[in-house]
Amino acid sequence: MKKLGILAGVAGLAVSAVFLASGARSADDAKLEQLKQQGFARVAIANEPPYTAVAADGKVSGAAPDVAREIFKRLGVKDIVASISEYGAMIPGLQAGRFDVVTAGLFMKPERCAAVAYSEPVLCDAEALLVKKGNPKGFKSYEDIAKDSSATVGAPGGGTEEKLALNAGVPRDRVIVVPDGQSGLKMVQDGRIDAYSLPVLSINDLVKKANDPNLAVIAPVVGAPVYCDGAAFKKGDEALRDAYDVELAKLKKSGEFAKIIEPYGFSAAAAMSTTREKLCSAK
Ligand code: 6CS
Repeated sequence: MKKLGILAGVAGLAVSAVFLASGARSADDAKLEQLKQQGFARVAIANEPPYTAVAADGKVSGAAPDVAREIFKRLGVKDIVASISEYGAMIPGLQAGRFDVVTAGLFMKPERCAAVAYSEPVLCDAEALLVKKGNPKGFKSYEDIAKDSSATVGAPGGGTEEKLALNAGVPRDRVIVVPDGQSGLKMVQDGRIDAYSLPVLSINDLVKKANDPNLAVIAPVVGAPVYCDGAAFKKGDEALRDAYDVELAKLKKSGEFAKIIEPYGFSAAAAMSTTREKLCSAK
């Protein structure tokens, strides 16, 4: 095993030497140089409009990838290549090297901040519940769902809404993991779940496209925080994250950040009113 360790160490030095020779200021910049040479950054997304979206022709859009594409272009990385992932699989996938960055609306929370290197805030949103017209069970909060022993709520696996429902006291067997927005919408329409929870802009996008008068949106969910995401980098890629933050700050300052995200319904002011430090230390 010792021999393998030495070989890996030598290989690592060789890679760094190549990148340093390519003009990277330090081994830390090796990742950015690698992406420049690769010609693209591999991003994880969820396909949850307006955060992220993949069209029938494969075109990737959404506020998070659009910001990432612009920033990587300014860093000399020509494009992004997206892979769809469940929220709960994004951080393990990043840590396993399957993605170079998560740009999916992965909300900053202390436990996630401990596992990845987040950029400064990008997209902020409150939480919502999709229910039948008239909100027959009178939900205003996750606690209301917990108190009703017959009530069920759908949420993304490993997602924030799943955690919020469980933390509010909804038993595990009444928090239903739902793979995507369309499934969640259908499950509410068919009465298979009493509520489906996603961030407000995601639920509003689903409802607008469904054009179903028998649905209602409860927003914001009382007692749930407003969250903000950031681009999530692998621990160890802080130099790449820092370079990303420099360009993000320029976009925010020039007004171009607002031009990218506000047509999707996001508030640039909301993202600029907070910081990674505040969001990662939130109680
Ligand atoms: O960060 C999360 O876990 C949540 N973010 C979004 C944009 N949608 C649902 C997900 O649970």
